[in-house]
Amino acid sequence: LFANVEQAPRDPILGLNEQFNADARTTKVNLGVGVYFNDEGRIPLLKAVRNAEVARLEAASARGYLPIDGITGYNQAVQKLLFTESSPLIAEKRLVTAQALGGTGALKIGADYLKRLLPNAKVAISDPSWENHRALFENAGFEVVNYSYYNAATHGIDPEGMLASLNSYPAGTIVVLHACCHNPTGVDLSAEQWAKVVDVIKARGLVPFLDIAYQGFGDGIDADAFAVRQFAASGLSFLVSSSFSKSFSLYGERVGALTIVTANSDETGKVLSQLKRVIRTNYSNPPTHGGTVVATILNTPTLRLEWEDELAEMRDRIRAMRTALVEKLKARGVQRDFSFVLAQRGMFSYSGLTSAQVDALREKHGVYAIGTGRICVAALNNQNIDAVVDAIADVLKD
Ligand code: PLP
Ligand code: TYF
Repeated sequence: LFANVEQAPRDPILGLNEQFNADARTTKVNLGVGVYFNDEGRIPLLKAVRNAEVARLEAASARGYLPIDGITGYNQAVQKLLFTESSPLIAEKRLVTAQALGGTGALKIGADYLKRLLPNAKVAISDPSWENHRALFENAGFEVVNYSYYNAATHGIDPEGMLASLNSYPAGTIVVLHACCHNPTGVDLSAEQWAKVVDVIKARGLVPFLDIAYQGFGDGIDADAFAVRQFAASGLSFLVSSSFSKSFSLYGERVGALTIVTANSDETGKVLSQLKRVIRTNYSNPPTHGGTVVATILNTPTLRLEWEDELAEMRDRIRAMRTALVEKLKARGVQRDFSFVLAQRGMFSYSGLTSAQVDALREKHGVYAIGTGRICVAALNNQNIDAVVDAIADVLKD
């Protein structure tokens, strides 16, 4: 049966993690995978999460099946986080939200549903994008193309290129957009650039699919939802995948959600019925734990405040590490100007290091980064940053 099976390629990011774990050097540093570590180099268990878990344990609740679309209080909390409590989309019943297995699960049920709705559409993702975007949409049966996004020469956006790409697509093309904290570059659109993107998408009849996996890691919960709210204000129908893996530090619990914005409440009922069919035939219904914890935190004022403080602490620590990296590289005598790192948002930085330099970082210094030059700034801390700075300075001098 399996005699002719070929070895599948490793996920480029998760594969690097395996290599890191097998590295015996005690001085090794993992700037590869996109995970937030605290200043002690550990994945934090947030106090708000701990408190919600204690409450859940004490409630000794039974573990029946959830509804196909998940916990109602969770889905409503997701909608408020994305659009604010007073959003007309909520009042007009124009939102379908389904709890999903992380952001990846949300993208997957969204992709499967869109394949039924628009079987001949193409999907456009940013160049570059999160490694899994292409594979996920191809796996759902779509042809995937890239729209221009990043300009390596300026370490910024290529706004004209992006608009030209969008303008070249036929109506019905699905456009995947990183709502904030772009993975892998860290480079986000400005408010003016978003306004132009929304206009072109509307004018050409494209289908926006916003991916928000880092809400609260850039400038704050509301500031990071700016793009989502711009699309809401445009009157368009669109999709949003939310991930809480990073913002609640609940990676392994698989907490996310898919939200679909419809034109009216009649569409909402029908779209929900179709989405439930997709979910039922994939995994039937979502797991209870992560969704319950997140819903409890978002819907309990004291826990909510505690979480917002902890989220701000993570955001501030990443930004402090950006500043420290830039300043220490300068102090170390590195000639290259790294100040662009300060303008980037979220966990990642496209550092501008070449694939050969990334290889040298890993082989000579045990500092792991992605071959594209992406580093996870959220993995830097006061203990490892000097070693990382020395390693970067060393690979830059050859
Ligand atoms: N979308 C983007 C842009 C991401 O960076 C990630 C990272 O994990 C995801 C989606 C997937 O999130 P999750 O781990 O919740 O599946
Ligand atoms: O980009 C990252 O590093 C995170 C984690 O298949 C991740 O988004 C990486 C690869 C993958 C799933 C999650």
